Amino acid sequence: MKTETPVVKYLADYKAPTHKIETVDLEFHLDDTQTQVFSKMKITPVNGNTLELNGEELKLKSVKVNGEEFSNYKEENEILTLTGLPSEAFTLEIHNEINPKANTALDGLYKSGGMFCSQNEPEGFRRITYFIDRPDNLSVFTTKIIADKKDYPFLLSNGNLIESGDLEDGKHFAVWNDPFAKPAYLYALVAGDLAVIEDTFKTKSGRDVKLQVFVDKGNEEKSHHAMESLKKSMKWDEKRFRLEYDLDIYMIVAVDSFNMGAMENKGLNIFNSAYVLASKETAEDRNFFGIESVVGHEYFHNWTGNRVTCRDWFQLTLKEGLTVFRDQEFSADLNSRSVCRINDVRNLKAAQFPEDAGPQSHPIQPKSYIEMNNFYTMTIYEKGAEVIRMYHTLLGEEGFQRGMDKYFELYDGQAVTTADFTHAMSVANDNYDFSQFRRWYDQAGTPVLDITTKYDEAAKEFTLTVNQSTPATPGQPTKEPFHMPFLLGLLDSAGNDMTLALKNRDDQNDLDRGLLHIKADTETFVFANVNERPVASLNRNFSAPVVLRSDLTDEDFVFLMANDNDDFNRYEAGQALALKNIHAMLKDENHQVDELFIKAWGSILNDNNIDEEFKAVCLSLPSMIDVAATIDIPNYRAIHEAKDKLFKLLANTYKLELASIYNDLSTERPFKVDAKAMGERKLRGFVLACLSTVEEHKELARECFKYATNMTDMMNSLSVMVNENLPGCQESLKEFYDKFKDQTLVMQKWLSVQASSCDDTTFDKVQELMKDEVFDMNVPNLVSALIGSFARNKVQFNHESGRGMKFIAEMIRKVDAINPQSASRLAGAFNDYRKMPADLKEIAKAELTAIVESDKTSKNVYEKLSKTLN
Ligand code: 0A1
Ligand code: ZN
Repeated sequence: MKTETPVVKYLADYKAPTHKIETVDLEFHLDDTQTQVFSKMKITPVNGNTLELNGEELKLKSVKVNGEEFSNYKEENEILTLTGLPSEAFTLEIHNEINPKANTALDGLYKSGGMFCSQNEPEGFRRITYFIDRPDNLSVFTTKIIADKKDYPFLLSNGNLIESGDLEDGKHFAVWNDPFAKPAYLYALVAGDLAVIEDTFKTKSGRDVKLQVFVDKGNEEKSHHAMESLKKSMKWDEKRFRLEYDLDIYMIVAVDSFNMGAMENKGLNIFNSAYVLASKETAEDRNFFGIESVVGHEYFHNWTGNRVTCRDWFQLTLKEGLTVFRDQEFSADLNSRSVCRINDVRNLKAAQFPEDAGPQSHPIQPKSYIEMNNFYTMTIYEKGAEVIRMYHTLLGEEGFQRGMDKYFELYDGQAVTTADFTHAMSVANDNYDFSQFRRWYDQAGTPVLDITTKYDEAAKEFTLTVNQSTPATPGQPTKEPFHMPFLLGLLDSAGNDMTLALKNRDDQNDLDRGLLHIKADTETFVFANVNERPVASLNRNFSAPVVLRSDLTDEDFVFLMANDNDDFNRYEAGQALALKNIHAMLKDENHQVDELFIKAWGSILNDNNIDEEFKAVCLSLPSMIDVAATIDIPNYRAIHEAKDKLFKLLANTYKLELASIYNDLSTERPFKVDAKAMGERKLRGFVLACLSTVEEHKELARECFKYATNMTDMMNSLSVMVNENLPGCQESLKEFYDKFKDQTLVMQKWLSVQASSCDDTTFDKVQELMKDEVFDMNVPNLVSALIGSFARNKVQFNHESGRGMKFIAEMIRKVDAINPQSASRLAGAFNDYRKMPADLKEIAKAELTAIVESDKTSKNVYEKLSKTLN
């Protein structure tokens, strides 16, 4: 039984720190199991002479104050409390020991392969040495690293290298100084025997910045895309946000064992190797895209996160929502803006909406947490980015950029709150009133807009009635209405946007950009001079992150699919029609799919004016999660079968056209990583998936696999073969394995594609794959690729026998003993708990209760699962 309930931290309890650590000089004597850490801090008291330092899993060796041994301290509950300290500035010296090799949680200083590396956000630094480990303590760090020269020729930390040299016994040292004061979560240290590629970037003011990407030896050729992405990011941030890099060196290090995507440590980013390494033979287009976007994201943090940081961890969305918005805009400026927006929203709906509708639902600024690591969520990041996007929609690009300038003018070098961000946006824009808008920070849940329309032919008036409501979420039974920017267009019968004029309201000023402000529970907008019945294009570009329900007819959707001037809504209209049909099929097995929809789908397929990538996304069916969202107790197997049936029907109806598109896209062309080429491969992969369901094309995927010259084509064909159990599947899996078994990133794809198949053989397959030598439970990427993919496999996780969820519960226990963050991610598979059928719910309840009550369970898993059961 669990004996102690973990402590809950509350935003309302925030207190400013009692001391400030002005500077810290660190000295590391690196050793696998007994690394010595010497820390010398210059400290200014702010309030009182008792100082509390955080420290976890540390062996304390000695404490000195102003050079004298000091014994007035006690260590309890991971806090070192020092009492009777001087009331003037003083120096504190601490010597402690840590064991990086035993650090399988990958939090603090640890070993990945042969190298030492660190991860300190949010609270990892306290696992390196005793410190005021909170983001509102900003210190200047100097680091001396001492290590064996042969095993660790590269010794890296933040800032500038100021000294290096050889020592006795085959050791050497390096000293780094970071002139920018920063919180400990941005501190980094790396030591290893690495390969490096180098470049330079000339900033807009003419400074040369040295750029380095460090990778395992032999991977140099795979790191050029990351380097190019870094240069593009630096240039883009100068152009779009007028932000210039501030140090003379920027380093990226790729590591195989990492809990997340990457980390923005000042001047020394540490990356999951999945977001650095790419070649056409080993990486899919989505990986190339992902690398560009994550390299951008970490780079953009240099201003939004590092120069201006968070006061406390409840403010996490201050840096993450804003930086995701910036990386989304970067990707949109460099690729197809429409497709980027569609993919971002697809991602939001597939992962954030369910999070917000389930037991983990929290506002983008949470009020409490047990384990901060559980709050690096889709809500803080992606919904946070949607909230920033709404400022942008309300203020326009110029107004938004004025707000950004003001933000840096007021807060550079400080640790601030989301309210400070809102303040900057407001004062830069004639004191824009964001008071109601601020509810987006405090209220959880996805708002629902119910919209009815009416056309009065005689009066030439069109009336739009919008009703908003937000479902109750844990701890928030009732909600106040939000202020949302709502972009709309009224289309005439030729498909052109009508000029908008509101009859009943004075807020006309944003109408020329089609912007309405929704503020009250119910709003009515009466448009005048509407000469024919219009088709309304609602919530264009997904300007408000909501669930939309309207009285638009199937004919309206077909019209929008063909004519809307907003690409997002062209896509969305197709999704709405497809969803309607899937729902009807679920209700009635014999439902005849709507002819209108089949025709509209075909028109998109045959439209030569649509670019390939946009075509592929428009033709894709809604995800299983989209379908399940509106069902109380979803039957995933039935959803899978309904989707499958619809997909086959469409493919068979258009098999000739599909075959011709496939042939056109199969002519030899040079491999390029640009939007056009990636779009062509995407459409070709989509068409291959369609054709593979047609009897006469069952061999096509194997053919495509055999002749593939890049990983995108290879994985497209392999996943079709696995999912449809097509001829050649087993040989292809074997050939793939033999070719790539030494490349862990490629093996992650191989594991994942097999664990994702809805087929009932998947369960046994996964058990077998866990024994394969390419699998390692200590590496989060591998856990996610195999066990995580199975946990996200809705059909198999929810298998009628309960075997799927019992297996995942067992894996949560096993992984938790190694890496609580990795285990906590797996625990997310049970977020559907309240929507499970009764017999499965019973099974889940027994499994989860046992985990929650166990003394061995980490805070991370405890917090997630106790909320799930509540
Ligand atoms: N700040 C990083 C994300 C990150 C968070 C926590 C980590 O370890 C527990 C690692 C990375 C980002 O937004 O990219
Ligand atoms: Zn981030």
